[in-house]
Amino acid sequence: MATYIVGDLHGCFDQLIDLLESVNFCERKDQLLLTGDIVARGPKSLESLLFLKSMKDSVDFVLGNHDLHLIAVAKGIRQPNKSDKLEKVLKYKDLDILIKWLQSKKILMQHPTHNFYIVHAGIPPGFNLNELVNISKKIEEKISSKNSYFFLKDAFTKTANVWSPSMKQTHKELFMLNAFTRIRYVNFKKNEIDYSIKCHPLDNDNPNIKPWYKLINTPDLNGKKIIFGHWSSLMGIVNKNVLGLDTGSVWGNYLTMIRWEDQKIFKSSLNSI
Ligand SMILES: [Mn+2]
Repeated sequence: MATYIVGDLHGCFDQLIDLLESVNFCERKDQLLLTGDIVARGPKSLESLLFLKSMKDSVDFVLGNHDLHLIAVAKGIRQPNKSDKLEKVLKYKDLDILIKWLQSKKILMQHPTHNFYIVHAGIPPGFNLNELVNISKKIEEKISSKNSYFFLKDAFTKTANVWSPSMKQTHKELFMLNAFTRIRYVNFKKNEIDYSIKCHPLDNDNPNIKPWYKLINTPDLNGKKIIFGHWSSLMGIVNKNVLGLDTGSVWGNYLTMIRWEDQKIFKSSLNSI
């Protein structure tokens, strides 16, 4: 039995199959986890969703910003973008079943036996893991609840980039959902997440702005590692506490997968878009 974790899929279904075949992935014994952004931008979002759903308990993933966008479009909260290439998903006959299944997915996933968490983008500094886990559970309850429409609508319209200890619970949940699924850089002078910069850290020359993983307090992680995606310009692993797996398959690069037990890294064939 092996645990495989794959970076941002973005509809790169052929690259996923390529990786799973290369390790003889066995649904009965192995587990496949993903960092989210299963859909959008790439060619085969619907195929990716249907395939992962068909694998039932051998697959799990956290929601990424693009997966949340798809849920919001399906619920009439947001408008679809042409560049997302989601037309086939949105026309799928059982779209409501797919969306309900997506709504049951986590935002912050703790592996039951291995020492890691998976989150799509990252975690904001200044919060301990227990607090983050508690808030993520509340967010997950709201996303999967009957009243998800109102929470998701607020999530796309009322989020703050600045955090403060006096934040109300509802605002904290909206702030955190945004952070978990979109964070890259933090302005630590202002306690503010800066969502406008996407460059590689070597190209950032503002000394008040640092990647989130440079600002988290490592002892707060209690020896756990954070596995994330979302930031393709990092092109992979960052340091011994945080592992980035988004290597921009959808932008013509490759999909990355790690086998947790021996930390072996697998790269798919290049995406010929
Ligand atoms: Mn993303």
